[in-house]
Amino acid sequence: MISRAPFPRTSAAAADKARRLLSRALGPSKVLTDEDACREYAGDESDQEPVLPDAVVLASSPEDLQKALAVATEAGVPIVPRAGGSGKSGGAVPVAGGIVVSTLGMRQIKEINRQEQIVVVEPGVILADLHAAVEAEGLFYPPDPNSLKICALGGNIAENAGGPRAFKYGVTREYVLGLEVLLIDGTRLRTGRRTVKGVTGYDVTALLVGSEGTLAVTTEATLRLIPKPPAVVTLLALFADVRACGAAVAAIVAAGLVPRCLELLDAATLDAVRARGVNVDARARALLLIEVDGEPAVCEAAMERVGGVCDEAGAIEVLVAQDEAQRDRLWEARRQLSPATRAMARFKISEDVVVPRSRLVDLIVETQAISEATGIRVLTYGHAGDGNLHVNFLWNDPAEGPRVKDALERLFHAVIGMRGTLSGEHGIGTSKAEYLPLEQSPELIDVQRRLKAVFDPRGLLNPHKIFPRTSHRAC
Ligand code: 2HG
Ligand code: ZN
Repeated sequence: MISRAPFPRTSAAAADKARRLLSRALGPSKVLTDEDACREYAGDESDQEPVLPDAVVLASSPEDLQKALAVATEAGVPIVPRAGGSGKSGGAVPVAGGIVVSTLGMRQIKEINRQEQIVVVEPGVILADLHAAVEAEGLFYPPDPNSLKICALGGNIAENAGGPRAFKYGVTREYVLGLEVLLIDGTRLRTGRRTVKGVTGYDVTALLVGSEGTLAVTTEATLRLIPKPPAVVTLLALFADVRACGAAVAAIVAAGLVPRCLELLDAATLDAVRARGVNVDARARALLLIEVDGEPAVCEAAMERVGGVCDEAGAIEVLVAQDEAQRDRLWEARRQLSPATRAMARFKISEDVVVPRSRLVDLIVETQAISEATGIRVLTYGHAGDGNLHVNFLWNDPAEGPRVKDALERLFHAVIGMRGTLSGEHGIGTSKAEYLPLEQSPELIDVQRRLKAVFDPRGLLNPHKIFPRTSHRAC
């Protein structure tokens, strides 16, 4: 854990008042105040130290949320929306105490409309459940963050989640047509539309998606669907060095091929995978997990072309998954990388930087150089097709914290130097807030702070997220 100065906590008197008002407004079955019960809502999957909330509201309707927001306003305490709690940048951590509102109890799929190809969901719907429900109707919701079995739509929308399929299909924002949200003062706002097209007014929906729970609380989302691709083929391409692997990625893109996934594992990650007993050709020092989809004939042709490009780039071997079971095993192994790397050391930070695709190999080489210079173990893998890599720092001794910070800062400077961006899918939260000025100008940060103030003038909704600390103003 990298030590960060704690944020000022809400006063004991305000916390008491909030607890009293909550139990009056919502009754004991929907309000947790016991420390042990609240502890489950203190942290997420990031390196942000957990902070105990003063109370947790288990909302099962927009009205419950409205009541919780009214209490937060009256007591003057922070209120932090939370869905699956699988976030990776501290977004759901109540860093100043106050109330956590869990929307996991709102898990109804309200409508699947085949004619319009839309689905209307509540924020607590688990992503994998949504996938299964729409696929049973021959439809498809592409965003697929690897935590899909535990993450919920409210969090996906707050963080604008991505996933391996983003290479072909884009991220969550591209599928959110409309939202119903609550503002901090309880106002119920409908944004966007149910139609595929529409340009009326400012795109408030797009602003809310990815706002990390700092502007409003989602109560319902209308999502765009596409027809389910009839065929999918999964390939594994093994390379003796990362440069050949990077050349294959560049050649696939340059050839105009658009696999739905183009995932890369570097040498350190492959070693870690082998150490866990998975059999990977010892010659491989980099690997691509590639998936193409479409009509069977198109898919077959794309598979041949992608395989050919990898061969030409110098792949040691290109393997094709033979059946659904093999595909599932490969993806299960990929999805397990995040929890598996977490289990490999006492502390882990997973970054999700993005660089222009032409700089992908430079980024990997840089991560290796950073590891050597700082002595911190680094594993890099991720969504190579998007130039979006998870650079994982692993360490065991808390005394190594300053060296990890040094490694992080080297990484961020290198990424910005390559004209990249700090976050491709995990958000800024508290983990990267202090580094926002590396990428964005003071003017741009100020405009965003002023937008935040329009939605939430007293700064009660998920405070201290996204923006760097200032000595004189809450964000
Ligand atoms: C993934 O792509 C997730 O597996 C998590 O975005 C990344 O924790 C990680 O390293
Ligand atoms: Zn990812």
